[in-house]
Parts: sequence; structure tokens; C-alpha cells
Amino acid sequence: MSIFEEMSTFLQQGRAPKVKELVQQALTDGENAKEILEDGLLSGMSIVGEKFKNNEVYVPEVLIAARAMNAGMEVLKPHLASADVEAKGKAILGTVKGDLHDIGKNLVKIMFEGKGIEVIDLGTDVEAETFIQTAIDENATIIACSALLTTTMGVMKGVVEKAEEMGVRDKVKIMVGGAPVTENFKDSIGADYYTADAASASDVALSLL
Ligand code: B1M
Repeated sequence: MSIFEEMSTFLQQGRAPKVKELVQQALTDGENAKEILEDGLLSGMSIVGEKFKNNEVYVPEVLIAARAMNAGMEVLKPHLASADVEAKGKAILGTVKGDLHDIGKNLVKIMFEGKGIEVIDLGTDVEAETFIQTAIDENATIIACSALLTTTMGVMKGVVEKAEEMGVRDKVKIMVGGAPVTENFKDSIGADYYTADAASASDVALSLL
């Protein structure tokens, strides 16, 4: 088994100290930081994402795998700049105003980062205008909104309207998701993409960048 396969396997098992150790070893062996990221860490995370989508693993396993990925990233980050890894793009993410549910939103963040997308996480209870202003300030092209309550999903319409009002509707893609959100709802508010789960959301986001 190559060091990258080993790294990917330990990441899928959520064994953070082992992942960290292998990233360090790969660097010491002279492996390229970009290859360590893509063939070791991201490859492992993408397998976890697929398994999650197919109900072969569940939320706890995903969160543990994500912790292992973050542990590896800590070691790798300083070397990535020098390897000149291109950021794949930037997304603004949050749970909408009035809604405090963040487990699904955090999974979206993990899956996006697993695909190499930089995420500005605004947290929960986020005003429509904050999504748009942050996208403008950060020069981000993707806005990803999560809502778990039927009473808060309407805020997503506000995000679309604010984007129009603030003159950036043609510059951003607005993605929506969360348990009560549907494809029909997405169409009714004029958002761009709906996905049912976090892994699919990251596939769509990557295809947009
Ligand atoms: Co709340 N809650 N909750 N809750 N809670 C629900 C959502 C509810 C369905 C429970 C129920 O009644 N059966 C119900 C909503 C009913 C409705 O609106 N139709 C409900 C309610 C009513 C409430 C309160 C109002 C309860 C009260 O106080 N009376 C209150 C509201 C607080 C607030 O937000 N203002 C409340 C509070 C809470 C807790 C704080 C206790 C806790 C949240 C803790 C936290 O998030 N840190 C909580 C929880 C845990 C739930 C349930 C049990 C689980 C939600 C969850 O995390 N699921 C939930 C019942 C349920 O869903 N079975 C419920 C796991 C998570 C991985 O799934 O977030 O759906 P989910 O994410 C999925 C997809 O939806 C998708 O990806 C994930 C899978 O890959 N996804 C996206 C999510 N965002 C996406 C964005 C995308 C794409 C995909 O693109 C951008």
C-alpha cells in the first residue's frame, strides 16, 4: 500500500494522529504537498463523502473523518503555499436567519473543504444581507444557504432578492439545502441549485468553479 493509500484509509477510519504522522512522514520523504493533499487527504474524504451519500456511513463517522482531515491539514497547510496549490474557489456558507441548526451546514463545510473549496462559514442565524455583503467583500462566487425549519426557509428568498438589490445576482450562484427544502422550492424562489445532501452539494459547487 502506498503512503497515500494508507493516509486515505486512516482518514476514512477517523484516525487523526495516524493521518498527521503520515502527512509528516510524506513531507520528510520529499513528497509534493499538492499530491499529499489530493491523493491522500482529499481522496480519503471523497470516499467518505460517497459512502455518506449512499448511507454506508453516518454523521458521527463523517465528523470523525473530518477531524482527521483537519489534523492532516494542520501539518500540510504551511507547505501548501510553497507548493503553489491553486485554491479551487471560495464559497460563503451559513444557516439562515432565525435558524440555529448547524449539523447539516457543518457537513456541507466539510464536504466543500474536502473538495478543496475555501469556505467562509458565517455560522447560524445569518441575515440575507450578510450572505451577499460577505460574498462581495470576499469576492466569492458561491453562496450556500442551509435551513432546517419551514419557518426559516423563506429567508432564502430574501438572499436571492438581496443579491438582485445589491447588483450581484449575475455574479453569484445561490445554492440551497436542508431537510424542508426541495427542488420546487428552489425554483419558486429563483435560487440556482438545490441538493438533498452535503456530498452532492460539494459536487455541484466544484462543477461551478
Ligand atoms: Co430542531 N427541528 N428545532 N433542533 N431538529 C427539526 C428540524 C424538526 C424537523 C424536528 C421535528 O419536529 N420533527 C423540527 C422542524 C419542523 C419544521 O420546521 N418542519 C425542529 C424544530 C421544530 C425545532 C425547534 C423550533 C424546537 C423548539 O424549540 N420548539 C428549535 C428551533 C431552534 C432554532 O433553530 N431557532 C429546534 C432546536 C433544535 C436543537 C437546538 C435542539 C437541535 C439543533 C442542534 C444543532 O444543529 N447544533 C435540533 C435538532 C438536532 C433537530 C433534528 C432532530 C436533527 C437535525 C439534524 O441535525 N439532522 C431535526 C429532526 C430531523 O431532522 N430528523 C430537528 C442531521 C443533519 C445532518 O441533517 O441538517 O437535514 P440536515 O442536513 C442534511 C440535509 O438536509 C443536507 O445535508 C445534510 C445531509 O448530508 N443539507 C444541505 C443541509 N443543509 C444543506 C445545504 C445545502 C445542501 C444540502 O446546500 C447549500
